[in-house]
Amino acid sequence: MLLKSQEHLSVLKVIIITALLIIFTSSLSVSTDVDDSLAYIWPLPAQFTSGNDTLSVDPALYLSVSGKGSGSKIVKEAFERYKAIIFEHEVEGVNSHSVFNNFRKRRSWGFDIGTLKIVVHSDNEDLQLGVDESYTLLVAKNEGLSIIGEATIETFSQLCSFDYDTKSVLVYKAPWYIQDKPRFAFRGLLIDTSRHYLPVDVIKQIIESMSYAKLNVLHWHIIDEQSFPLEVPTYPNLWKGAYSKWERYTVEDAHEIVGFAKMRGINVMAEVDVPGHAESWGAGYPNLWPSPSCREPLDVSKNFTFEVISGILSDLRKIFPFELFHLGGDEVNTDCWSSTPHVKKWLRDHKMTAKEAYQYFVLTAQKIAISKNWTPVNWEETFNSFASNLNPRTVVHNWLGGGVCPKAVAKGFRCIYSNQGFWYLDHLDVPWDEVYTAEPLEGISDPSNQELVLGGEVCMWGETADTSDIHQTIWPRAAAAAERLWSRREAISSGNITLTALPRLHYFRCLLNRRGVQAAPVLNKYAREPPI
Ligand code: CP6
Repeated sequence: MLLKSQEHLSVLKVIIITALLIIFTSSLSVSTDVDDSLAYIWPLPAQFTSGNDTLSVDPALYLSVSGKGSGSKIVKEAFERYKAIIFEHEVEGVNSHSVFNNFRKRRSWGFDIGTLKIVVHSDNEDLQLGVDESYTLLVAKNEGLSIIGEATIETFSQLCSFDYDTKSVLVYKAPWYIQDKPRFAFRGLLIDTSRHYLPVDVIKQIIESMSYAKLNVLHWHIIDEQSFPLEVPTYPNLWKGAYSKWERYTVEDAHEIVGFAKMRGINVMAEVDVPGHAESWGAGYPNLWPSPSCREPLDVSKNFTFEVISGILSDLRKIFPFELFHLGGDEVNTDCWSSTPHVKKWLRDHKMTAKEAYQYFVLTAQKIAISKNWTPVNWEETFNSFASNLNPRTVVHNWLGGGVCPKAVAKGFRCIYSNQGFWYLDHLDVPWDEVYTAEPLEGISDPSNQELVLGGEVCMWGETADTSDIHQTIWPRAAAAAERLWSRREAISSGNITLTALPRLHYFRCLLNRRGVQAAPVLNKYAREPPI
């Protein structure tokens, strides 16, 4: 076609401007360090492919659920939550049904994705350990958006980003085809509400943030020596051991927390740590102490002690449906037993050393938990002290640095990895990469033994963190462990993690911030001192 000279000029202008834009944006992408070859999904899916299309998502995104579990309340509520996240910039808010609201008026084209189709295979909403968490996610131009399997709209939400030029939500690098499943069934985070009380809303914020990283077990270390914040109807004086009248959880609060977690695919594993770490019980029932001047461990010589444990567990059974229950058993110093006259006499009468009484206590507590149809979990000292007498169903929970899981699985026990050198979040000097490279299967090569490692857990002990700083102490390092627990070992262990993981973790940390989670910077705060 022939062009007039004026038109020649404007074509030239367009070419020059485009060229300048290309030079400018490519220099930008170098300086902002965005590596386009990476998939900005955290944790990394088991398998995925992407393409070169850019698709727009309709802010009126519609949910269509089919399959045996099409009535799933969990999926429907998750969809509504994620709509608010994905369309955070929509002017009129996600609940506006007006076709003529400001946001939609700017659209002059149709959307590539209007419906999210989810096939839910199972109508079982009773989450337990090992529930099928696999899913297939397809985001493509002609197929739209579909997820097969239990939920995870989370992954889809991470593919969406708001484009400030067109003011619309776009999915880059489509079509996406993702086939995903977790590497480990147990991906935990411990919170400790005895050293510092955490308000119910703060616990809910923590649960919500866990779901963003696909962590699926909240280990609630409810009670310890410092305070007993939980209401136990059978023994109503126990929560006299709370810090104050207000720093308490009612039974209804606990139900609320468990229900909130369930809607996010998260189980709550409660812990009642016995016989050590239980001094606060005596504020309401001083008979539980060996004596008023020697208060820990709980008095092994009285039936009353085990009646109280049984009463607590009966009440808690109605609140916590998860099959695992944590009985602690760590750091037991038996000096009070050996030095208190009536306990000393009891030991003599029963021909027990203090160490044997520790075993007797743990095994009796286990029997109580098992009688209530719970699988007991114990900290590793119980295994280290009397492995051969431990109930074989016991799940051994590692925390010391000695590598107990290889030993425990060799004896047929299941194990949870929480090596304190890497996965104790209150250790502020551990940088993200040491969290990331810690490996739950370290030292275990036999595949059938590997199966016995249920997974791992990062621990946010409460002595030095409270509401004011708990989120930034948990995040982003808990996310490093979350990817270790979710993603395939080969995919995250090969190559240079500074190039393959760090930029994605920076991005995920920003995503947490955008969603209102006060996650700390990945590097600044926790970076090691530069070598001198
Ligand atoms: N409380 C309880 C704790 C710890 C444990 N149990 C703990 C011990 C050492 C470190 C951090 C935490 N505060 N009940 C051990 C499982 Cl370094």
